[in-house]
Amino acid sequence: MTKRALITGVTGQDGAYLAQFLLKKGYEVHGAVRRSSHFGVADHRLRWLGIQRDVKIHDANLSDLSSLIRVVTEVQPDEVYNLAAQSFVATSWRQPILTANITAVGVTNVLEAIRLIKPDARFYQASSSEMYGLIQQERQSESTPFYPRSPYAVAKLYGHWITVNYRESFGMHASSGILFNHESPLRGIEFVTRKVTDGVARIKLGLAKELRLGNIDAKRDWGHARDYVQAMWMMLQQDVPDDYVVATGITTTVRDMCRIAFERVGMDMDKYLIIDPDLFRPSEVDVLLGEPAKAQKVLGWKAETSLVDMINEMVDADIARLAALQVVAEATM
Ligand code: NDP
Ligand code: GDR
Repeated sequence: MTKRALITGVTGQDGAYLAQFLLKKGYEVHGAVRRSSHFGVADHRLRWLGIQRDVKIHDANLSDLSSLIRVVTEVQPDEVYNLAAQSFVATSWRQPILTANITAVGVTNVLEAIRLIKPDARFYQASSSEMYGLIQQERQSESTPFYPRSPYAVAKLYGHWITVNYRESFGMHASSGILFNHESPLRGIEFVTRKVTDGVARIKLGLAKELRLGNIDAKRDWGHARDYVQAMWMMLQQDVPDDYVVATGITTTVRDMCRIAFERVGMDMDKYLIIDPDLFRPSEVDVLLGEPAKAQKVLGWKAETSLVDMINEMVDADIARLAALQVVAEATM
């Protein structure tokens, strides 16, 4: 029997890679997509991966329970991956209520749609290392206490606990992946790795003269999204639902990540980098470092891609993307 998966947030970075991964496994993949006035723009990541025709798209919004009930009824999924969120930490201070509505309460909407229509569907919740915030232990594992530092992290904490609660209250197969930062050429341009690789590519091609960043002393445990979506799937293949930290176990400063990107194009970071106080956050998560031992032991999952390889892949992709745009612009002049 062909398995059916429903992915919320299928147009995002993780949604696109997860859809690709599940299609390769023979799944029928359905995606819930919120309505946009920009037809054909929302699915740009699916098109980049060449799978836009293979994913069945359904119109739904995480804030609209009735739309989720309709989609779950139509799809009758075996597995539901809830990846949709207002996922940009900096925006969560500017849109705290929207962030709560989507990133927190939206999780309950998805869980309710499943509980009412397809209670035996397996559920994955995209939890976040941001929940550790002001870290309470040097290496963060499943048993480390949480201390969220942004409206986004507070919302994710709600999503995490409501997932645990539905598992315990209703016996649902609901798992939560506490994923540390993961990136790729499909990462949104507002996140720091992609901002850096796009910025470096622009400087290399003569399209920009500087790169402005905020707190470059912050440290993150960065992995590749392509590796991390596999862990999501592995969690739902377990007989017993549970929560897992997914991380590399290595932490690096924004400064050093940025240096790797400039080194890729043979340029000196110090000539182009400007620190902009406006880009500092009201409260910062200074350092995150994951302990992925449980995921390794129980799921057999391990991060495969090094930070250097990933940043090099991202810089190369951004140079290719911008160069292609330049060719198109010149051809239409
Ligand atoms: P993205 O920001 O790339 O994708 C978010 C997705 O959510 C997009 O498809 C977006 O749609 C969709 N979405 C936003 N609001 C709504 C809404 N109201 N209704 C329906 N869909 C909506 O995030 P990532 O792919 O990077 O992350 C996936 C999930 O994992 C998120 O929940 C994120 O918070 C979480 N996470 C991510 C980590 C990371 O490092 N990437 C680490 C830990 C957790 P649209 O395309 O229309 O904008
Ligand atoms: P994060 O990712 O907040 O960890 O959340 P982001 O890449 O935005 O920031 C990482 C760190 O870099 C610092 N920083 C900057 N960040 C951005 N975006 N832009 C800058 O110019 C800049 N300069 C310095 C930040 O202050 C921060 O310390 C991501 C998201 O994907 C979440 O959805 C996810 O839950 C977590 O990762 C794990």
